[in-house]
Amino acid sequence: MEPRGILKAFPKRKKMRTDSDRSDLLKIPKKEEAEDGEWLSPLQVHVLPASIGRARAEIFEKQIIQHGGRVCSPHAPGITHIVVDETVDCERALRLLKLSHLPRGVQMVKSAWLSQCLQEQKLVDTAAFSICIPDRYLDKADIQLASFQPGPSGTSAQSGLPSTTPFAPSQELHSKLSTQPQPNYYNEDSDEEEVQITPADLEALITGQYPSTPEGDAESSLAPTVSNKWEACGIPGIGKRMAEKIMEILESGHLRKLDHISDSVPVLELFSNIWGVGSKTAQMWYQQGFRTLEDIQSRATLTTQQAIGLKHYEDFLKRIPREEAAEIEQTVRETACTLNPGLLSVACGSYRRGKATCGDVDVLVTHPDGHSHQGIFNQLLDTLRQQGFLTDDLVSQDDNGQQQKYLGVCQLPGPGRLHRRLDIIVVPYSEFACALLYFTGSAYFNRSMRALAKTKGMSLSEHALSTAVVRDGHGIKLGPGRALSTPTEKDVFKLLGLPYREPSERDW
Ligand code: DCP
Ligand code: MG
Ligand code: MN
Repeated sequence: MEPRGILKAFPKRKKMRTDSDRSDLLKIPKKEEAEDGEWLSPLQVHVLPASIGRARAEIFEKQIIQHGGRVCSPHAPGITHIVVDETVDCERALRLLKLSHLPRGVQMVKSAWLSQCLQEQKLVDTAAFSICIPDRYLDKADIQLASFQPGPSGTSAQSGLPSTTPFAPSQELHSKLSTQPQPNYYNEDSDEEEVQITPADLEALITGQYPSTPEGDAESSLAPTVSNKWEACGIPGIGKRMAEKIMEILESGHLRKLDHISDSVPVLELFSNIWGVGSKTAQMWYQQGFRTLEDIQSRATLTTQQAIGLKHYEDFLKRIPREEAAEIEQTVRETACTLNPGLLSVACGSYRRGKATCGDVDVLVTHPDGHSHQGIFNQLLDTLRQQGFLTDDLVSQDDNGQQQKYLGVCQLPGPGRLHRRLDIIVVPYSEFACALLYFTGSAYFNRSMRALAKTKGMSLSEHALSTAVVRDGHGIKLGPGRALSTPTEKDVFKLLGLPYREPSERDW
């Protein structure tokens, strides 16, 4: 997966033009001067939602975007600031961010800094708000931990605990406990992962021994202590079962539940890499005793999609070189043109953002006359199947509007070709710009654009940019929003009050 991020501000980089660009449609005259009110434009910020809370973090994000700054993933190139809650220290923050070190040139600051900036409507000096970063977390470039899994063996509690352990239940733990009664330890793809409590979190919090934390820092020595279940129960937000877990760790230095989890993690990862398999299925299979793909092949009950995913397991894990993605786009385009020479076919997604490799190919098909896209979807798929280009179908769906989406598998002719994931989306021309914008992504960028649209009283989807839906006091729809005319992507940016941004500048 590409690093995720959100909205880059308004960089003036050259567009990475691709052979496949339909320049007549997609090329848009340039004019992008920072306007008044874009005083945050030098910033590229990641707001760590832990403790701040998702809702508040989103308000910060919207404000940043509104004032010309960018919001991005913690791993995005060019990131300038990581904003964290006052209660989150450097180590905790880095752990949640899955960073082993603070990347060079990045500042970690308390959220009060952002509040101050927004209040004064200018960039305030960060000095008073900096998070103290111990040397060992500095300057070692931006090494990402491939995956930070719960229960790092040997680093936490096993290593001999004092009988009374400092316990400083953070605000974060409390908020996690109160909002996440049934944590999903394996949920990889949600933005919420940072606010989910894992047994490892719990263990680390209770023992005060984060995997990378050296023994006894100043903070925990000032913290209150817990020495029995009743004291643990007395902590707000800690119920009986949690107290029992706390006591198990205090007494044995270990939580047995974690043993099983650390064993299961690589297996769950193996399983959830099968297309169509999520964390629930992976866990169920683990519980049924399956440990290998051979077990799955011979004994598990698979959906049709999962069977296809398993069949192409290795191929689907390999990224598609850009040149091959171009060939796939070309195949779809040429076939579409045999049906109707006026059809436009554009590869969107990571390809259009100029990435060197792609996870799949996302081809958007439309017709400028506004109606000739109708009936094309099935003809196009049938023709591609007859050619032997499409080898498996995963999903074909008509959404409730006029867009039709196909998810499947293709293979270019000739020896040594891998099976590749291909998405084909047919849209009416009136929705083309919004569909193009949506399917170009990135997903983070889209999220940011939608958030921004809301702040301007509009709503953005893959179909349209609309004036906001009118709701009554109970949130009941009184009427649909009115779709605005958006012949090009540029119109969408303009209506949102944003300078145009090239696809290559939407990549986080
Ligand atoms: N998309 C989105 N939100 C999602 C999934 C997708 O907004 N949850 C949009 C943005 C994506 C586009 O659809 O860029 C295509 O989805 P892909 O999953 O194919 O993602 P990419 O093409 O960006 O990356 P990859 O190289 O992994 O295919
Ligand atoms: Mg894609
Ligand atoms: Mn896709």
